[in-house]
Amino acid sequence: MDMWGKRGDMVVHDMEPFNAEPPPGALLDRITPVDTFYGRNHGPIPRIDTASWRLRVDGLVDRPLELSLDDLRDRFPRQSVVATLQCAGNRRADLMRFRDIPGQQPWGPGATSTARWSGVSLAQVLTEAGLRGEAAHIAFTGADLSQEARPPQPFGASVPVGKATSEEVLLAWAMNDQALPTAHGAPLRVVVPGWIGARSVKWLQRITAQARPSDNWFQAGYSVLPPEADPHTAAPGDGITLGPIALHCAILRPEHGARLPAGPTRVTGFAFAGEDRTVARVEVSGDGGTTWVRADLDVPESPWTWQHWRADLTLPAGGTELVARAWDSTAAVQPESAATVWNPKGYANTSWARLRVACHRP
Ligand SMILES: Nc1nc2c(c(=O)[nH]1)N[C@H]1C(S)=C(S)[C@@H](COP(=O)(O)O)O[C@H]1N2
Ligand SMILES: [Mo]
Repeated sequence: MDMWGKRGDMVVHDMEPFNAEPPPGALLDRITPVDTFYGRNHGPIPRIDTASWRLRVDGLVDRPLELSLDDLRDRFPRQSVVATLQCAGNRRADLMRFRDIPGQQPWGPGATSTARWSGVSLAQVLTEAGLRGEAAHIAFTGADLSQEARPPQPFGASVPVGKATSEEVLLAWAMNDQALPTAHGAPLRVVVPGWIGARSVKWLQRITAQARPSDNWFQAGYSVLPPEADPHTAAPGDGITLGPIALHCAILRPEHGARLPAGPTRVTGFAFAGEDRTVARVEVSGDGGTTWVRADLDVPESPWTWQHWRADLTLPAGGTELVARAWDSTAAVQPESAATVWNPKGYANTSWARLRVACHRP
């Protein structure tokens, strides 16, 4: 663990490629310390020599660029954004309890974290390159070679030009005011606030302006297939390609399986509504969803972050199910059951957060 600078109590799903999430109770800070921030990788983490590294900007541009890290620092104003990254596979474990999802990591609620990212605006780099009107998508290619992809290829993704040129999208070399760690994409990564983590490409090598979305395996790979589809034979286009993050919430404390005294209990968690939505209301139940209490909800640190919430419940003695559900600013509410949203790759579990605790007489 130490190899990637993470705390000792991370829940490690794989060492190679490195996939790890913090224990839920470690996510109660608005900004996640770097040693606690989840790590999600599809190939070996590359160590890149910053001095010889160059970023290529090409495709549908008038002036293709080749930029060193110093060029980026010197030629563009420094910008920061506080943004939550969230893996599309977050809370997959809850989907797997309904029906197994072989070959995918059983992420708990910790495949999400928040940092202050600093670097330059992607829009300004694209303007410098003379982005052409025919460009409809901006594709990103990383330096890591993934054997999970068919055929094996570097990790890549794209976002539509409208999002790519929004002011919150950064090319970042710093995380929480420290140099971006190797495990999080050094020397440079994309940060696409409000979109699934898979579009925030690490170890960025190349930015390509193009008419079509990226044909990288992971672009269509991160999609919600119909329940009966076989992920091994599905064609790109069979699924709903994921972009903006859908409304989502989790209970962080108490943790699943906790034993507590019956009586007054504080329940805390986060809720997150991606892209241009905010969380408008969170409700919590201490009796499996029969009665609900409105949680006290934090004002977000920026338009691009999760919002923590807390509610005080009185729990009876015995086993009980804690449930949380969020509403967003469009009045969308999370679906009740994992069965509704189950999909063969286990992405976008937007269903109510549920966990069981055992209460003894105090
Ligand atoms: N080059 C590259 N970029 C990548 C990935 C990857 O495997 N390789 N994983 C993506 C996924 S699926 C997520 S959720 C985020 C995770 O970012 P983190 O490891 O910094 O938390 O990075 C994204 N960017
Ligand atoms: Mo992800």
